[in-house]
Amino acid sequence: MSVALMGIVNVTPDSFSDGGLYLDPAKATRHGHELAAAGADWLDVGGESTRPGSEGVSLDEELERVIPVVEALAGADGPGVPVSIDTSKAEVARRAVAAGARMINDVTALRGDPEMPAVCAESGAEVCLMHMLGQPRTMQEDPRYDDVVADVRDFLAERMQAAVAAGVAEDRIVLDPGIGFGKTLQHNLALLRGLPKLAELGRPLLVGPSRKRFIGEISGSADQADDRLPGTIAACIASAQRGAAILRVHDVAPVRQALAVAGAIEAGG
Ligand code: HH2
Repeated sequence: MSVALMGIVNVTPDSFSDGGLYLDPAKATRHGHELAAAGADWLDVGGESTRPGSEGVSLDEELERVIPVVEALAGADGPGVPVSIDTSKAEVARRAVAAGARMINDVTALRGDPEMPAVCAESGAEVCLMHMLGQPRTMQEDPRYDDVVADVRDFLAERMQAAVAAGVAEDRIVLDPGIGFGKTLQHNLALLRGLPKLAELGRPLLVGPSRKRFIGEISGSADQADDRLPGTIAACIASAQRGAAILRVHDVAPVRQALAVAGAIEAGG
């Protein structure tokens, strides 16, 4: 059960669980160092919230938020952990890669900006392609699928083909079912259960269940996102056991400990 942890660095005023905490670049950078010290294998820096209902942010604002943080975390004084840029904008991705980012994490799977496929191809960075049904503003309004696992698998296969056709090396592609992006509770659970089916696409899977609403829906009590750590740990262990390669989380140290224990049991001590 070997799985990498991606620590989340949200440089936003409005992220669903930690909005406003790290909007100041110095605070975001300090947070990145803390996550790396806690055992993060990647740091994912984002300047635009994708929470349900969100409206998006201008290019200039997003650049101003994330580029100083990527420079600090990927530079010589950084913690020495690879940095990912969570963006749908090609110019943000391009500038972040120039500042040292090694993964472009695009929740639109290269559909949000016509320049993004070329920037990904030229960058030589890893590229995470995520499934989302609809747009963040409306994605939670009655999402429907014929068969959610098959539909998401077909979408990811199609987006992977499009990325390769644009010049992205296939061995740099990571795939993500997009937990919470245009999905009901039952859709999220089916996708977590169905990770082995998605792994058949032959690429590493990134899974992001951290503090998401489905955890509150199951427990019936965790209304606040920062009350959802126990459920996040359960989802992370279940995902790792079903073949996830990277888990994108806010709480690196507790998830790391839980995975170490689950992994030791699986390995037979
Ligand atoms: N989830 C969020 C943002 N980016 N990227 C990938 N690849 N997979 C995910 O599941 C994913 C993601 C949402 O979480 P968060 O960043 O905490 O919230 P917000 O979008 O409100 O900033």
